[in-house]
Amino acid sequence: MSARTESIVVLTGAGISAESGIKTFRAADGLWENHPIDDVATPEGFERNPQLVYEFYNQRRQQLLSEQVRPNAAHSYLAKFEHEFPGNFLLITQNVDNLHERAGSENLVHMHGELLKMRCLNSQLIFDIAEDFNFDTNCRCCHSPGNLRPHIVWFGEMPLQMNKINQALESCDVFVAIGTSGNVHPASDFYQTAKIHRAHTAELNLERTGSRFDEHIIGNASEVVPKYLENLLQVC
Ligand code: BV8
Repeated sequence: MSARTESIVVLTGAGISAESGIKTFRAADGLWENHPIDDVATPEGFERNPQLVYEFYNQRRQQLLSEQVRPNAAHSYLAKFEHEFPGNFLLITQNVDNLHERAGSENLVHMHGELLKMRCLNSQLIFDIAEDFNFDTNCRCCHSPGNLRPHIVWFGEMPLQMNKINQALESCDVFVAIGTSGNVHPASDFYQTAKIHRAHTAELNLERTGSRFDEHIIGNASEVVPKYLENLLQVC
């Protein structure tokens, strides 16, 4: 690791929310709540059967808002680290849940969108939403039904804030991937971009993924993340 660590980028995936009770993508074996991904997480699926897609996200939103689902120690320590680390810190998440925000993270990019937001297809305006919505829901800009979709990046769509992400990857000293299988592009390539720009790279996961990080820390996120970040704070 470089003498002076001035900039740290962290990427999280579904594994950081697993201990909070949110199913991972891999655990669904390519199925999500028993639906083929193509049917519920692609623009074509939404085109084919919008009601199924609305229901899929309404169900996941209600699960996220249930009493049982709350941030775990990994989310909390990431927020604590962000506020104690003296250098630049950016948290990029592939997750669409709001557990990082609820734990106190602030400099955060949801590259795949957010479950608690919806978007008007006409104006592209984005609105907070905690209730179910569907084709019949009036949007708050057009005041008519039929224009709303989940503010989620589906497969085949461009992830959000890629310029900001690439700038951070190209200038960081340390890149840490937590709870991600490295199966979904372009997030799966982020560690290589950081490495090419001489960052030290580490993955914290239940198992080694196929990606070639400098460090592989194996264990549950709620255990290994606090330890790793405490050490990182000592050496920065
Ligand atoms: C793009 C929102 C161009 C949805 C998500 C054909 C046509 C078009 C595109 C493609 C194509 N073929 C391939 C692609 C690219 C495609 C892709 O990667 N497909 C895969 C399936 C092959 N990607 C895209 O389409 C992306 N857009 O490429 O645009 C482009 C090109 C270049 C530059 C810019 C743009 C858009 C992808 C976004 C899809 N939307 N989410 C929703 O949530 O409903 S992705 C979805 O997958 C989730 O966000 C989730 O986060 C992610 C899965 O990845 P992980 O987070 O890693 O989760 P996973 O379950 O896989 O792994 C969990 C890990 O945690 C495991 O390793 C496990 O061991 C670990 N773990 C479990 N428990 C714990 C733990 N670790 C620690 N502690 C624990 N307790």
